[in-house]
Amino acid sequence: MVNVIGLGYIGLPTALMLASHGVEVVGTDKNEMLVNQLKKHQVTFTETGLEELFNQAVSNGICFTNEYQQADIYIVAVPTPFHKEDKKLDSKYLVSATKSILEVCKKDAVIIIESTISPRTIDKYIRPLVDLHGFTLGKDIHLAHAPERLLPGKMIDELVYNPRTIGADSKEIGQLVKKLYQSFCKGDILLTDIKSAEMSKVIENTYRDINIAFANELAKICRRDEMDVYEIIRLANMHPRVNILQPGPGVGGHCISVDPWFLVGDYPDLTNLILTARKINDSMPKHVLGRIRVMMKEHGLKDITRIGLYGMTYKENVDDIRESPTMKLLSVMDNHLAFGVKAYDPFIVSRLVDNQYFDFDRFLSDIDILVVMVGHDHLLDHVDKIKDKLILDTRHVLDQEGIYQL
Ligand code: SAJ
Repeated sequence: MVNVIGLGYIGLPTALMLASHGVEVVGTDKNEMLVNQLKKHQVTFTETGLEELFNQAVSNGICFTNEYQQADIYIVAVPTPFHKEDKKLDSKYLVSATKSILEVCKKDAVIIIESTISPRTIDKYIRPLVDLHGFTLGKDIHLAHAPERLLPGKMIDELVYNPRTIGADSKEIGQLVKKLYQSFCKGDILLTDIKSAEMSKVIENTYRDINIAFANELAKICRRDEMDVYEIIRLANMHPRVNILQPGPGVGGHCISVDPWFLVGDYPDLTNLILTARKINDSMPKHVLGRIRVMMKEHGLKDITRIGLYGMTYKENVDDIRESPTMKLLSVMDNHLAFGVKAYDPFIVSRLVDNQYFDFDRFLSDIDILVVMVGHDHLLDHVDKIKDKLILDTRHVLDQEGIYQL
């Protein structure tokens, strides 16, 4: 039996996927409300194909509980935030989950960490716990790291088709874990050691963060000298070995904007490029504010309550607001006592900020400047409604005349 610990954005789809492929699965989460919702067979976030997968898993007998189980294999998918002060990984959830596992597990159990962790996290925080609980590592308890690689919005598809990396202390355990993932994963599964698996996952996201920072820096350079950054990136990307990503209002989500900090925290003297990239991406909400200021000046507008931010999530077509550039922009404005900017997101159904709208038409009728922070399909389906608005398109998704860009 497999006990999946942490039923959030990664743990839930993984648990459902295993169960719907015939593996006996119990999902455990400390959040009682969440477990109650899952017990009623309700999905806890929006994701393409998640409901269908849920139904299949339920008919195959998946269970949800607050209790840790006595299982053969544990998959740990708890959050791994970083400490705000020194940027090092905060292992508190990982440590408490592992302790709870070690209190109930039997000999020969395999603990697979899926959460993204900085290199040597397992050495520093997990291995000592195994000893403390009186187990012998590699004999009584086995550890592995199988970092996830799921892109929100395409999670289910990517769970099946993405290649994976599995780090383990021995070939046997590596093979055993590989076999488990092969129950649903059609991508290649590469085996390596634990530290390499930890590091490779963190640098995948760091690579993307740096590439986006480059695009964002280009956007600022092009703005100063009136060049079209999108056209320039398009032209440069014609080169077979160049692939520059797109500028935007900032990098959000719980992955790309978080993982590079682990490296900065652990190797402060060696991470100049990585730190600079983080700073550039974090500066983008401020750049957006500067662009709004220019628009207001050019059009003689003074009332900031007539500005509307479209999109509050960290990217298009998901309902996830973690580290979202829109939320950061609103907090920058709040810090400058600039209250009253309006916000709307078709994916957000509960109130998160003041002046938030739940009706698109009312939102539009109460604003003069529309700032597109997220390019949801919803907006593209309603372009006819925004034709007469003054628009700042930070995502380059609209092709109307007279639109302001980054
Ligand atoms: N973004 C840009 N410009 C771009 C691409 C993205 O500004 O050209 C922004 C997005 O708007 C968003 C942020 O970057 O705010 C991150 O979005 P994303 O779609 O690039 O990635 P995530 O955070 O949703 O998922 C990433 C993925 N990692 C990589 O692509 C290397 C995913 O495969 C990982 O599984 C996930 O992080 C994770 O869990 O680590």
